[in-house]
Amino acid sequence: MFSSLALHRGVLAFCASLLLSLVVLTTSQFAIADESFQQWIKEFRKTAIKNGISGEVYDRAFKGITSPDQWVLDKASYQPEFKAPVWQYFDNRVQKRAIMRGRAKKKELQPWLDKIEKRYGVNPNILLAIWSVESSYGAILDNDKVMRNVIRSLATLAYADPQRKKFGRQQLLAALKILQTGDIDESHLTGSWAGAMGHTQFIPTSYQAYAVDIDGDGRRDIWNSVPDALATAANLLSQNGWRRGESWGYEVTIPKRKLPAGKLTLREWEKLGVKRANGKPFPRPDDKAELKLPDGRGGPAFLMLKNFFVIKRYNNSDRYATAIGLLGDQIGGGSGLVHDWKRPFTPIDSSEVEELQKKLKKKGFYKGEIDGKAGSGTRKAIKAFQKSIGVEQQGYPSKEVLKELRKQ
Ligand SMILES: [Ca+2]
Repeated sequence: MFSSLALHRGVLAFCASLLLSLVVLTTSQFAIADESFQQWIKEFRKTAIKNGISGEVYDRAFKGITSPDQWVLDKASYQPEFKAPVWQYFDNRVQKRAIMRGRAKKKELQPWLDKIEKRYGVNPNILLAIWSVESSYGAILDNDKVMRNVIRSLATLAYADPQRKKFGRQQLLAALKILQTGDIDESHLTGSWAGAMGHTQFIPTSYQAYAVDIDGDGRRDIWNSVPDALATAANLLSQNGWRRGESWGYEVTIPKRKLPAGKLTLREWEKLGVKRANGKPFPRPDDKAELKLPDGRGGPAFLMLKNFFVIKRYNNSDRYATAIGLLGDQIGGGSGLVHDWKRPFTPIDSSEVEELQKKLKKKGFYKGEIDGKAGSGTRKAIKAFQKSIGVEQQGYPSKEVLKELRKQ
């Protein structure tokens, strides 16, 4: 008994000392990591100078940066478990609040939007949609947690992320050049974890290629000047072939038969039985278009024109370009899809969301505001309620959940 207790104590002491040495090891490893990062900064200075950056600009840019940004590395290594279902992707971007705010911003910025459209030929509704999707009309720029020091983020990626080393180095050089031109100073050079900057989220190389000073203050300021940011987006689209006065695509209905892949003229599509969903004729029937079915045959169908593919130069994703097109159309007064996305539930309107929130609150599942907006708090409460009645915890605000709540 005695010996086994002693043994036990011995094991405990051993564990404690092991733990202690682990702690010491980890802290010193961090110190080593910081030291080697500082070494890397010193080393990269030579590369920067070779690329035309002055030593003074470099030293100012790195002043106070002593360690890699762990938050950036966490973001860089995050792998989403699943791709959002199509309906969810679009509901998150093409939604009432984004449409209403876009319409208000359009009124507010009308003279600038006119000027930008005149110069670049790009539809202002598309620019407003990009602004909404990229930064929620600038709202994310006020979020200090996600807006980081661009120099530190890019140096972190170049130093510690093997997959983004090349990207980090290239973007870091471009970011240093931005500081050197004086368009922005180092304390205001902020961006996302991967260096996407300002209202329209340009990475430094794209900034260099497209940034514009349309408000005429002598600086291409996509962080603080909305006109500059929107003109910069317009310039990117224009230089990549945007066609003035044309749409991005049309929602269509398709016949049951198999349809060809690739581009045909609208006239040819029409002969195959493809029609506009709103029943109107296609303007310019000789335009070439490609059929896209983002959610398969059961969901809405689109014929995509040249400008859809130009939007993809902003972000090379069909979903992204479709969301920008749809949001833009509705900011411009359009009424939205004729055939809605397939959803695993029946959506409810904001007054029904309010009723749902009240009922969830009464039952103690919900503590937030009764505002008719189904945010993460509401969805969490729905899940908790679903758990309590033993059904699948989807967390969607739906007619089905409301019906359950009314029953109880
Ligand atoms: Ca400016």
